[in-house]
Amino acid sequence: MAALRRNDSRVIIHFDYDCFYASVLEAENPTLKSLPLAVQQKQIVVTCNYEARRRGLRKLQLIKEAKQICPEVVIILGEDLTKFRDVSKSLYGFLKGFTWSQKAERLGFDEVFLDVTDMIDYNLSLLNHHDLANSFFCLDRQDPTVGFQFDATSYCGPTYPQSTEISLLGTVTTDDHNLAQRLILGSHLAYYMRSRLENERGYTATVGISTSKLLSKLVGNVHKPNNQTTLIPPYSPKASVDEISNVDRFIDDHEIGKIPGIGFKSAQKIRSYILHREATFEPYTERDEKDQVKVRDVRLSQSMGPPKLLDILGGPGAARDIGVRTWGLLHGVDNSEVLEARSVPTQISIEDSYQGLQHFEDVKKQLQLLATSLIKRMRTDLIDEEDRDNAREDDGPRWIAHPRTLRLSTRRRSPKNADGSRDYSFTNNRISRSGPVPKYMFSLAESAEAVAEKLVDDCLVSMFRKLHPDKAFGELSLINVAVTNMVETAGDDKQSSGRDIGKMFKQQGSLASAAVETNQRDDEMHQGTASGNLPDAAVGTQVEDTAWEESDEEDVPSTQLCDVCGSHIPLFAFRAHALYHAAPDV
Ligand code: TTP
Ligand code: MG
Repeated sequence: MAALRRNDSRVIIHFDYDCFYASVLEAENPTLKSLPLAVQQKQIVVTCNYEARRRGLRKLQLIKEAKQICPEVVIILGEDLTKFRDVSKSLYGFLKGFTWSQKAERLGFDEVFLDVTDMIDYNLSLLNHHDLANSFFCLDRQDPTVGFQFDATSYCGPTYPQSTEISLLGTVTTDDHNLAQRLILGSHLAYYMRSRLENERGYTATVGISTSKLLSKLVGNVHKPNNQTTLIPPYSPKASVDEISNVDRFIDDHEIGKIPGIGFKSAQKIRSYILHREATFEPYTERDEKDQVKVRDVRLSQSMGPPKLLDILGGPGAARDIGVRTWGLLHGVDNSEVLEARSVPTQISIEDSYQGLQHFEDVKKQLQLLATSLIKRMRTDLIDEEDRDNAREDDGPRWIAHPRTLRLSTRRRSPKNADGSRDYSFTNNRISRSGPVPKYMFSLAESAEAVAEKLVDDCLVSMFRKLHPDKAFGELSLINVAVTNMVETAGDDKQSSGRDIGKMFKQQGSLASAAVETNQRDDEMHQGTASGNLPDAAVGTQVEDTAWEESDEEDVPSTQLCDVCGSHIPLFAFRAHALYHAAPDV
């Protein structure tokens, strides 16, 4: 069973910045650090610093309630995401700078996976086994003096399971011995990076170290905030006294909805099967323990295995290997790669959600705003900084990539029920229309606003009319304007002679992978348009069982408007948010 064979030859480190938006605001204004700080979007606390958490505040709380619990709370509006995006990008660049492979993948704004296998392998080969306690971790293959000293006899920082005295002797098989050595090195490297991140950039993170994205992400949560956790061997059941591996022991205690890769609908179906009844709407929080189903409950349930899971989860639209894949996830198997960093995004998309736009003039106003943001983002992200600084007056535009396709997508609000309420919908019922990007979008002679105005009048209005031919187009809850189908500019202009050859090769490499991705996305796009249902890379969490495709790297996180409080909630947080409103007042 291929999906059950875990590849434990890698070392992967997962970073999750602590109270990210609050930390960005604290970095701007350090006096906030000692105060309880909450970040507001509409009427919701989207995050708060740990001083506020100590005083009883938490993420996704109503502002009103936060003020009652902690009247001295400092509240700052965090609806403009620009500064969070910029810091996210810069911290990502900082962490990626440590890697040799460039395998550095961002998930949302505040998480990064690093595959450091090559660094670990290299440093393992350098170890002096007669004096492990005085080892040196080399960070640069070209320069043996760059690195840090460490004690290779023990893990750095906390581990799962916890142990005060863990050494290589704790493991039995050769495989686990080797794995322990690699993870020991990984734990020291993670600590070193965390220290540099804090000292040089002022940000702390919660970090997990293991052999896959799934395990490193989950294990980091064991010690929060500003800490790290290594999931230690044995990873195979045979090596442990009670025949349960540390991977199973660790995964077993998780509610199945917390396992990345098991989508919301799948989790609901599994819960219903195990509980022998419909699980209630959102069994995510501690409040609803009776509806929680742990991985252990599923794994040990009678006759459970890939075929049974296929019975439970299979059906129209489900992947054929969903049984095997889910069974693998329940055993901590995730062999997905940490994606290599791309020099340019595959697409840029800007969107906003609304309480329900009904009039064309309002739509046009929004199109103008969205198009202006899009042009500004293109100018920020697709123009090479270095080239811009070095360019002579007559050099003309210096775009590093040209998107070929302009796309407009919209989504309607779900219809009202008889009692006036609306159902929360997790299905991605967007419709979209695409066309070629007009040349003037790359003109730098005019302001972004002026280019946007032309784009609205020339293209977006007619695309919108084609999407919604009726004057009464219903109530829109979302508009998204995007440029996709990115083609990188490979030094084909007069500057090419001055270009860095290494950079050109790198660009060609990433061009090849971007091309594959672009084609896939295009296929999806056409299917989506035909069926009126667009699978959008930016909203991967919405699509069942594609948790790792959460967001395109530069996209504004996709949000859904909460009908109750009017907040824009990221899709990944929407379920918890809806539950929050559903819970009775206390
Ligand atoms: P999280 O990683 O969930 O939260 P966090 O980094 O603030 O806190 P923690 O220390 O527990 O990791 O989300 C990352 C950022 O995303 C967060 O700082 C604010 C934003 N966010 C929203 O905009 N809306 C939401 O509903 C949530 C949960 C987060
Ligand atoms: Mg975080």
